[in-house]
Amino acid sequence: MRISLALMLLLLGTIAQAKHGLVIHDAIIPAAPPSMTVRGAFMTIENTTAMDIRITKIRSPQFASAEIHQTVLQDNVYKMIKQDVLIVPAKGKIELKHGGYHLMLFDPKTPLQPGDSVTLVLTVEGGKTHKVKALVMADESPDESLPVHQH
Ligand SMILES: [Cu+2]
Repeated sequence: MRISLALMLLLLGTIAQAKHGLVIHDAIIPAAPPSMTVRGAFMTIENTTAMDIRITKIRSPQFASAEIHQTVLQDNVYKMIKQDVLIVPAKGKIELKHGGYHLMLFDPKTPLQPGDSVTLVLTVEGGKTHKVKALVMADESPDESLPVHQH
């Protein structure tokens, strides 16, 4: 089954996931061969409060482990560096995308298919958790009308 990227983002947009001052939009896991054991997760995280929110832990019941990463350019080589914290600025937002901050998921417990939904659990400083549903995207050519994640 192929679900268009535009339709997926439309559906996600209508169910922006809000809790504890965090609003999460467009949570996706980009297309990749089902055999891939490491997957990225991208989304926009908005903070509606007047204080920075620090995300200190990420996990998924569908993956063995998960990490917060940042892609940085070091000696002309792009490297992914594990982060201890992801700071969502007060009254601001952070975009998780290719080439920047992102979530990295390791070793899916079952193979992921396009259209699957993956539960991510973000823990913020203080211990509150925030559940996010990320959609596994279908492998298709990019839709010009949508922002494209750049490698
Ligand atoms: Cu990474």
